[in-house]
Amino acid sequence: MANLFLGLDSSTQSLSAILIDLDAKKIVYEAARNYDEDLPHYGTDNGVIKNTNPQVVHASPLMWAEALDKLLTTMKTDGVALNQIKAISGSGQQHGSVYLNQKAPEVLSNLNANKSLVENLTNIFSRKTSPIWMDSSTRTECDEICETLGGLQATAEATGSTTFERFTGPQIRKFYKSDPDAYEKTAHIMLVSSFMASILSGTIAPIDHGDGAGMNLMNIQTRQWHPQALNATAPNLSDRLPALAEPWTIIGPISTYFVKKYGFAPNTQTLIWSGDNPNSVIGLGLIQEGMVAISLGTSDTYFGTMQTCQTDPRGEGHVFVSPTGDYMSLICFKNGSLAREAIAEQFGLNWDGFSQALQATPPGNNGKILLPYFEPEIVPNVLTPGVHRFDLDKNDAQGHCRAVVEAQMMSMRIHAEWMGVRPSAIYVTGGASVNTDILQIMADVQNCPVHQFEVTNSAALGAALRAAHGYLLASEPSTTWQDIIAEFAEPISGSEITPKNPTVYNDLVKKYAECEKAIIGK
Ligand code: XUL
Repeated sequence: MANLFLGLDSSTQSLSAILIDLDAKKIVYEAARNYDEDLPHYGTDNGVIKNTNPQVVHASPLMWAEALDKLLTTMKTDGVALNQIKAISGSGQQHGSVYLNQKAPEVLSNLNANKSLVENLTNIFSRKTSPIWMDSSTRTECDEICETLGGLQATAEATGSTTFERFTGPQIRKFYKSDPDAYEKTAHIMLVSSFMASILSGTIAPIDHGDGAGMNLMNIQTRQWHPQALNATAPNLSDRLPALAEPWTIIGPISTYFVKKYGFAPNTQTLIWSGDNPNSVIGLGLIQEGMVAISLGTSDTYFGTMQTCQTDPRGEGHVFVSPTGDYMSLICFKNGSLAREAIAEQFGLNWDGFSQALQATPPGNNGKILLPYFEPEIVPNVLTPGVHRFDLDKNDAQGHCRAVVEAQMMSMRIHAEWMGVRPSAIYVTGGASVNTDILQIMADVQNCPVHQFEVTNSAALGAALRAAHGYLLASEPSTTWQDIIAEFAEPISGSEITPKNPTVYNDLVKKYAECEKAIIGK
């Protein structure tokens, strides 16, 4: 019998699954459901509900639940041996929050398999939509919480990050201030990760230390809720939050809903979920300090494992807990594929055309610079969207393609300086990581080799590997991460992209930093 473990990834634009066979050391099945295409009745655009205020970005938690029914239906139809899966874990887009009323525990523990998840869950919400990581509407609340905790550095030292608009604490505070009645009716606040785990397990699932660190509510040293941060956020918040737990916690057997409806074995174990970035640490095999990864997804993220907790004095980066129990550093750039797609669309290019433009333009782009803040940016902090050109003609299609990628790579180099180490090798993941022209610019700007992976969804793979690790650890305490990830989380051999033109960027990075200062200073 196969040794099967399932990883799910509830991301901004889709829900996907990766099934691994640990004995055969291979991925045996992959599938995804896209919210815009497969669930058009939620009216999303790239997975989110458009608001007239670009700073407000929400999505419907019912949509995430419906996607789970759809994806499992696909798996069942495809003949996947769901009854042989030993354990399931998952990955959620980080920071987004789900608000439930007091009916939730009862409903979750009695899901009716003759109804859909939407029909079962429709009355458990005290807030219909969930603010997600792209929301930047909480500047005031960030300032209030940060001041109460003693300023930027003190907040970062306490919770791993200074206050950020998308982090859950400031979002909860905004909800409490703007709709105190609904806050009063809220009995449980969950993250996207713990909400999905709650559905699967039929319980109020704990939040793992990795995703908990993205809330501005957890003490990054003790890994417990931080009482002062909770008080600075909203009254009686501790009553509304679940337990925090280790990233390898087994929650319990899967809800009978999934046994009856899809044929899972009753003793399939559900593991705690985590955020997409912590999961990617495992999916990319970053279990040693100094290994750096770049994920080119809806957002671009730059992250790596670290042994001791070292916070960013400039307040741009974050410290989370890695699934290994170590720490991880992370910087999130919101205008990732959002910006690359906006440029491609503006000039009517498909990805081949975009790549041809990168090939046709010289490294350094003859000094042409673009600041691509199509959406409010996280790093550097830009609240009002805007695209700024320096020595770049607005009709220069090829120049724009190179300029947007060079901007992203130079911004990563500048804003990762606080970590104190230039990467010696970069492991790259996410949809755009298949594009070797983009990766060549990455290798040149960072002046180090870049390694590609066969699996572009490292978050779902990481979740499947975490499921296997947590499940085996419970019966064999000697289980190591190396045993689990071997042969899965390894770069494609021979895929290394080496720097070809690094020197041109030494000057261009300086010019880019000046342009950034000129715009942000305004
Ligand atoms: C990380 C962040 C994003 C989301 C995207 O801090 O906000 O990477 O996790 O899913």
